[in-house]
Amino acid sequence: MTQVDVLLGLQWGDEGKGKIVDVLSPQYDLIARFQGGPNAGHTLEFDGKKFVLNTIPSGIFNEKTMNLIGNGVVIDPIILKRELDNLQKAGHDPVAKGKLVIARKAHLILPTHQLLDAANEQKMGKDKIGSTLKGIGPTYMDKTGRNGLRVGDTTLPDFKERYNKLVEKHKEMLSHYNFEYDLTEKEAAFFEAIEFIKNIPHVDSEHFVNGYLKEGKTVLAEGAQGTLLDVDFGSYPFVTSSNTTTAGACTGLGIAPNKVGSVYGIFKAYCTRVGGGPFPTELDDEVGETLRQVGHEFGATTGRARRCGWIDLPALKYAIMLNGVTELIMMKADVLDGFDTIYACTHYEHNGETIDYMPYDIITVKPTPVLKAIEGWKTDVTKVSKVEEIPSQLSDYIAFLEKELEVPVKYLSVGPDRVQTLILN
Ligand code: 2SA
Ligand code: MG
Repeated sequence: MTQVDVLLGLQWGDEGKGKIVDVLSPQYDLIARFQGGPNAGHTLEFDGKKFVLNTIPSGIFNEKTMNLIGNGVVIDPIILKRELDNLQKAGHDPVAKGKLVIARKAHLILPTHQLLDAANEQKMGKDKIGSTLKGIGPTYMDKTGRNGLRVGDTTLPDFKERYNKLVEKHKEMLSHYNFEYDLTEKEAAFFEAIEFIKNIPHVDSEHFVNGYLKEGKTVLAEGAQGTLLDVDFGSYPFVTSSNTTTAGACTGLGIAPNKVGSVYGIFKAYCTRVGGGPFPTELDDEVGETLRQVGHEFGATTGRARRCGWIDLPALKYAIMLNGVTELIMMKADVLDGFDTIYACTHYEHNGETIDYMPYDIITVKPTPVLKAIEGWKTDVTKVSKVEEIPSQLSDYIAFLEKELEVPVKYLSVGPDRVQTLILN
């Protein structure tokens, strides 16, 4: 029997998961998304073309790979339909080719979930989470509150009544906010999209994935957002509403923990965060601006400018521990090409102590990062296509990270294109 490998982000998202899943997908029979929803923006580039996926797994461009949207994902039918329409326009039709299935236990994002997200953020003012306004929080609230509607419900004869019942509840909630809205257009689009997604085969993801394993087929679970946005272990309340860690792959697909194989932890050579919340190594200066411009650090879904800073080793160590990472993947080394010196945060000064972990009171008491200076490579690495061509300073940086993090770096990405990916040792 095979196992499920997991690929997930070790920072605050946008590490480059989409690119690497696309690169690895020829090795897998099935790619399965396990949490999050259209808050995700997974960017893939190849043959001079660029695609951003929100709900659809990043294995969709591989001819032989099957793709599953798992039960842990929250689906906005309107966005899923739009993603598939866009793919079709670009000459890809995974539904016609039978390459996409969705879990009937996945929860649906309703137009009113989005309204509630927006109304809540508006009310919080400067204390807002900085959500993507896709309705993620309210949908997961209805899931755990046992009110939600699931993909499988769309085929029931009383779906419309169930929908109306939940929407009435939402309208009652919305009446407590000073929030204007008009549902007419969104509702029409929602029901059109509901009809459309009935054409995508509905499966029980637990049986589907375990069936693949029984047949000896290979499966890769694709995470969204990042470990530091995990609802339990991130800097709560500045988190998303799902478990973004390896444990989330178990509940979000229906696999037992002992079915997890390799865990690929992906991180950028520096660090970004989008939305509110603590970010100890943030650079609120021209260095941060350089990282943003060179790294094109703007939200793939919302277009928001991402906050940028140096790599944070206490945070990475925490993420590696939580996920049981077996291999590391380092992204965007090329963004640091122009720097004479780069920095890595090894510890924090916090409440008069030097610590190497993320403290509970990180939101109220900002830790000061202790930075180690590292010599830059001052070389254009985007053209590097062989391990032997990696500049020595970059090799030293990777060796330093491996020693600190105690996990090998298996892949190095030196540019956005599929082909700009090196396999190390
Ligand atoms: P939400 O919408 O309820 O999940 O927002 C809660 C927090 O989670 C953050 N979050 C993200 N952070 C980074 N990348 C994400 N995906 C998009 C991207 C984001 C975008 O790929 O660029 O386009 O802005 C993502 N999704 C959620 C969010 O910023 C909140 O801090
Ligand atoms: Mg992203």
